[in-house]
Amino acid sequence: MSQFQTPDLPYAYNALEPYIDEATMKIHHDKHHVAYTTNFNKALENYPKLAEKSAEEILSQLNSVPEEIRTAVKNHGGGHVHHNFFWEIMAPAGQGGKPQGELLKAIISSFNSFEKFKEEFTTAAMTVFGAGWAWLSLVDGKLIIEKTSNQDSPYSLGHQPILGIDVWEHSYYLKYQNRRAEFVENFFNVINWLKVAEKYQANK
Ligand code: MN3
Repeated sequence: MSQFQTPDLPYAYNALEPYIDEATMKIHHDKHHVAYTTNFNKALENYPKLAEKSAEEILSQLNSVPEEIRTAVKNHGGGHVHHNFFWEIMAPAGQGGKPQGELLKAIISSFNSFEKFKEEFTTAAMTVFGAGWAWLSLVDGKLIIEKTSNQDSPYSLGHQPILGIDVWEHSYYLKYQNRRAEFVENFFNVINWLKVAEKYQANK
């Protein structure tokens, strides 16, 4: 049974150029993401009851996942969910809108200004040691910036991410090598703020 699928990218592999290159997107989606999904399904193979839930739900109840598959679910389920999420919250430059309306107000009220938010989010992304993610998440209706290691998930903490950046080296190394700062700066050109706003509205 293969319950979970790797969705196609919602745009072409080269759609995020020049900020994120086609080769990186191809390997990242077709190899890394597909492997997470495959291994997530494999972990759930003998647990059909679990596989009926949404992947986010499974991650949010990680402690009730049988111990023998918990680590696999955390790593591969996390990888599956986070990559679905990551493709969604990006869009070709200029097509993702701008933070505005209620979302912008919430960002300003939590971080003082959009610029300050960007600075703090960038610092979080830069200070993930090794592999992991930086997130903008909702916790009890309040926006926070947080980091997770590997594929550990904000969902497992009861948080609702609305924006996230993958700072595993596979996410940028082909184009940027060790220049993570440049990748993070350029990521801001391809954020799909319309989608982020949608997630904010759905979870606030
Ligand atoms: Mn990745």
